[in-house]
Amino acid sequence: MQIHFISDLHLCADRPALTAVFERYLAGPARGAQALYILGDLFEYWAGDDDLDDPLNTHVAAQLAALAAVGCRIYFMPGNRDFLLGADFARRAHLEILPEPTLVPLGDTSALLCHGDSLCTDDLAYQAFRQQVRNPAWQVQFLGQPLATRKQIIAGVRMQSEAAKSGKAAAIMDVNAEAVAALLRQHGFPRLIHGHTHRPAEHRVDVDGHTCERWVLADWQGNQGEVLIWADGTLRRARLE
Ligand code: LP5
Ligand code: MN
Repeated sequence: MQIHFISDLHLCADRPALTAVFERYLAGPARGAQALYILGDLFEYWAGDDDLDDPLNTHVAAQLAALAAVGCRIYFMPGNRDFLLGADFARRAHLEILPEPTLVPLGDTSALLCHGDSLCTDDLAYQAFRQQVRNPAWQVQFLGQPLATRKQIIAGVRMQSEAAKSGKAAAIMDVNAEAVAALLRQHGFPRLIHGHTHRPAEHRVDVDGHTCERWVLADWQGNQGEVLIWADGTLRRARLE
């Protein structure tokens, strides 16, 4: 019995080697899991479910559906790049979209799952942007525009985001300790599993006398990925090629 956690693959047509790593993972190690949790940023960006006919998107959905067909439950939590992924993709990929955060049982200590961006509260410019684009009314208005227009807007935002990041101190783009503590307190001191920061590590966090684990998932790059595996009562990382 295994449970798998991945995030930050940033799949896109320009990175076929990475898509191939994902394919090999889905056809191989993932088949040993009873559940796969994808904690956001599966895609480099998601412009809306009407982009499902894009060859990469069709392909990824089919590969996920094939994994679901052999009995692995697949769960997806939105990241800051693919929060517009919706019910049509979920149906096509045979996965379930989870609210953020979600608490799942994992041995004797539950795991609280989130993408991680909501914890980067020192990044005020990003949090303002996030509040705007996570607003349901804003999303209805955005998704009402033609797909090509949306892709143009996203290209502009991506450029602005890259420019903004180059001027930010590294610490600002990491999680805020108080935000982590507040979340752990609110959910009864579970272990925390998240991605987003691209700083894979295992932290111990002391909150109100409780020692909680904080597992940060690795981003996938080049022709290498990583999965966090729950098996035999422990978490371990496995490299994917
Ligand atoms: O993703 P990553 O790790 O590189 O950077 C994030 C933050 N940036 C983002 C933007 C995304 O990377 C690119 C957009 C993805 C597409 C989303 C789909 C639809 C959205 C449509 C938008 C109109 O999330 C980055 C953080 C970093 O994580 C670390 O935590 O710092 O945040 C920024 O850089 C944001 C800037 O600071 C401020 C925002 C600039 C863009 C303003 C555009 C205004 C357009 C108005 C539309 C609402
Ligand atoms: Mn992210």
